[in-house]
Amino acid sequence: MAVREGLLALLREGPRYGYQLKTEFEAATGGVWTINVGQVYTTLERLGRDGLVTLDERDDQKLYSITLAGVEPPGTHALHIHEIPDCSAPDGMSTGSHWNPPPTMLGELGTVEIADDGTGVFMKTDLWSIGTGETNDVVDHSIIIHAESGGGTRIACGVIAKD
Ligand SMILES: [Cu+2]
Repeated sequence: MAVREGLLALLREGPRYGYQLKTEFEAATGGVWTINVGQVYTTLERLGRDGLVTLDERDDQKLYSITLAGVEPPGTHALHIHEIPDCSAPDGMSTGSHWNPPPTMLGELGTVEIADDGTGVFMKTDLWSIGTGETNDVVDHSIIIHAESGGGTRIACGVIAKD
């Protein structure tokens, strides 16, 4: 397993700090493969340039997350709007539960298909509003992509904001 693939696989499980990636990567190889920190950061930088990984500064540490383009495996992933506009928790739990203003399940977007090239498109325009302050206003919530079609681990998070 190449370092690049190994780091991507770990990030698909959730955001990680650089040193965490080194430790977990080595653990995943049963300790037979050690990598130096420089190698980890060089690879992460390259993944960032390729648009597969993003970087967040948190408590003076670098927290890496997978981007939508890095979501794998290709296939069906649950896509939801969650209640709270806060992606600060590495596991996405800071977004709370699903945003579901009555009377319909507006936050249950269904699923998004990620193609083999890592891209996915989701379109749904009729039920929401943007910045109206109405009950169907999606602004100040968050969008979550889950690991599986039925939900599970929160692998990508974005705050919905209006410029
Ligand atoms: Cu969800």
